Amino acid sequence: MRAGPDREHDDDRSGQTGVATKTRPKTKKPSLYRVLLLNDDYTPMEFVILILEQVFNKSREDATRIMWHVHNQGVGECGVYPYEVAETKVTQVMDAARRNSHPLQCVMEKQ
Ligand code: TYC
Repeated sequence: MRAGPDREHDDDRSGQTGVATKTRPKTKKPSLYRVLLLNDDYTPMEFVILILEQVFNKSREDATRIMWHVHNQGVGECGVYPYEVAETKVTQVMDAARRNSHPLQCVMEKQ
């Protein structure tokens, strides 16, 4: 028997205690950014393929296809990510290119 209201053990959720399971009006979907590789005349094809495998988690087949696309078209998409992920990948590519003295350029643009 209970004498009166007990907030902690009552089934009434109007006190908002516990885990939220329904709508969360405050959240927004993050903006997405395309990460693009640019062609140049000097970066070895194999280096570009390795970048696509290691930074963008592409299969050998997809990496090779994207590399040829960039080589032939001048620019190509490596992936689409939230801002901070895209920024990290651009930095990883530019750092690896610089370490290996290749002129490879990688940029991001809002989708
Ligand atoms: N064009 C380069 C070559 O012929 C290969 C290359 C492909 C370079 C893609 C950059 O983003 C690039 N060696």
